[in-house]
Amino acid sequence: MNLSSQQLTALAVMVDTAAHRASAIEQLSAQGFDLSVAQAYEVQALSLARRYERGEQTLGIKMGFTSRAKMIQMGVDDMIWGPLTSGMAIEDGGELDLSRFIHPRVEPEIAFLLNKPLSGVINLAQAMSAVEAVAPALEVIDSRYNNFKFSLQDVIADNCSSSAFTIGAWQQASVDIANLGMVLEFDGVPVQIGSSAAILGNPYRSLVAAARMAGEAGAVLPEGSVVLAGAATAAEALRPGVHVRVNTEKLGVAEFAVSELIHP
Ligand code: OOG
Ligand code: MG
Repeated sequence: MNLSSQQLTALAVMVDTAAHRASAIEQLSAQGFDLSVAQAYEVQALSLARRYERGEQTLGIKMGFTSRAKMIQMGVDDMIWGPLTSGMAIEDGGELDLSRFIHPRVEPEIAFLLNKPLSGVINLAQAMSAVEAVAPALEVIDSRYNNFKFSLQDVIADNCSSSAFTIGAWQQASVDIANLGMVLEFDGVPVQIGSSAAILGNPYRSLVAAARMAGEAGAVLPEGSVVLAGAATAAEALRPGVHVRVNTEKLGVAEFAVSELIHP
């Protein structure tokens, strides 16, 4: 669909405002905007620019739809990526303020810390040697669209539903993470159980894909940045007052508490 840069900016304002005010909007596709994938990434970049204007900084990127469990849950089967910003970071053991979200869900992930810049086609060994440390992580996704429903282009334009993330203590990159048990718990009770192998057979493949997608977009994943590999299981809806924890074999835990406050 032919869209002027003013129209793309207007769509970016729409998704960014929905995120900022925690107020859902109709999917762009349902509003009659038939974006290409490239246009959807343009809207994503324009909406991120508004976050940077408000003082947020990029800390890294997240990958999405790197597991069958997530593709099936959301009905989307292409990998996506988007920036993670300082405004989305929640300290390990910290509190998530529910009033900032529309209908948040949480998912168990693995985080990489890069020791060198990455961009373009690399192999698994190159991905592994670019990692300084690995950590258990939680991602909170909060689609800005009604009923958490979207097309591939809708979710890309909405910065891949990114809304918050928590990273546990960094562990040595020498830990073999190809097939680790991962348990997502609410108040100590397992709500999702999976394996890191659900992430493309090995989470490092997600880093290979991240480097390739960055390269295709003319971007570089800088040294010192974080890459979230994507969820190993389906996401779980958050509830007020619940204590959320991911317990990953050999890597340990990442956790946060959800505020009691119910969204007004
Ligand atoms: C899109 C984000 C997908 C993942 O880990 O696969 C994602 C969504 O499900 O709303 O973060
Ligand atoms: Mg995710």
